[in-house]
Amino acid sequence: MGRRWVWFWTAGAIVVLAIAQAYAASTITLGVAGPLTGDQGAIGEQLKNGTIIAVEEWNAKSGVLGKRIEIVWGDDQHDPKQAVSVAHKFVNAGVAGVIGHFNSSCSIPASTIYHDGKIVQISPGSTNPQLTERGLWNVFRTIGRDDQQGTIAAEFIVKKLKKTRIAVLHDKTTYGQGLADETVKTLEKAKIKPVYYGGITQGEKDFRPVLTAVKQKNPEALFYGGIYPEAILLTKQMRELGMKAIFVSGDGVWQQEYIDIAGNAAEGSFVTFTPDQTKIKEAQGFIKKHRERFGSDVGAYTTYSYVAANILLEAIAATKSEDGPKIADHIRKAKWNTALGSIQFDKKGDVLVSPFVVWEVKGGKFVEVK
Ligand code: ABU
Repeated sequence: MGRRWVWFWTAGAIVVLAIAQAYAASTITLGVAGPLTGDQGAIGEQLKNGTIIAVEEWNAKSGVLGKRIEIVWGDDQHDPKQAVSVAHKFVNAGVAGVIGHFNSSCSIPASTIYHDGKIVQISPGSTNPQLTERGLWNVFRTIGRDDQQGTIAAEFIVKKLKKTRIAVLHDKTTYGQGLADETVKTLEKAKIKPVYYGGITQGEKDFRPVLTAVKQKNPEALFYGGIYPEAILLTKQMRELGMKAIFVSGDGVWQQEYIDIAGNAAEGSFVTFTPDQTKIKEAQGFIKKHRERFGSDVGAYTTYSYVAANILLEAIAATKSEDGPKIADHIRKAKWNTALGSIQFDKKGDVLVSPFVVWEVKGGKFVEVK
């Protein structure tokens, strides 16, 4: 290769590098992580849609700090190992903050990596108390916690349903077992010991052996700590086995897919989740925009993701900084007017107010129990 060609290629490389640097300087990236594909993909879609709308709105008013906002996606497929690898990818990409993860078993190990990388993380769906109980300055969530949720579930079973023979199953995950244990704690305060307590394995398809063992204990209600794909199979197989026990579960099951796929088997089951978002005055604009943009109604965690992304971007704008500790400090101190209403965070990163209520599956949809 002649000298002229060496100069040509060197100059070309310098121009490409300069363009890449200028582009990087004119953009700011947010990491969005969760089960974007796989059996919990419906929830991933909710995280995606909420953050896409938030980012599009900000970009329409010239981005943040004069930079265009871009999203880097991280599909953890609800696997803690993949979540850790997504977290490293985000740190290396220099994201200004993370919306995610969804599963507590992913959010918790990832949070340590974001902490070391000085990156703020706001989860729209992780409810296990341990996410915010480890004293990490960088961690927040826009949803409540399972110590609240488990109490509500147990009190509902005992006081409203008036059941005392209660079986408890969980999916052995941080969320599922954690929620089951919080529920058991409240049952025990009412002097009720579960007639059966045990775990199933996520991803398995045949729960008849464990359900047969549960059936022998003749429970009146079965509380399940876990996510909707397994809840669908559990309720269907319970009814196939002739079990009449009332199925009760937590927010991980508050998905239309649960009802659509489990069909009649889901009717009459109860699920704890937050109060009806469609009745929140501040949420109306977002709900309408979601329908226009995606042709569907918001799901369980869409608004929680939209709110998380807006809080992060507003904190970046207010502090005029991409510095994690400064952003976190501002998030903790400010009062946030959001699509979920007014939100404030405590020192740990939990929302000050986040009630859980009980929903019943009635006529093929979730109906809030009054
Ligand atoms: N809160 C529903 C399931 C997500 C999690 O906390 O693992």
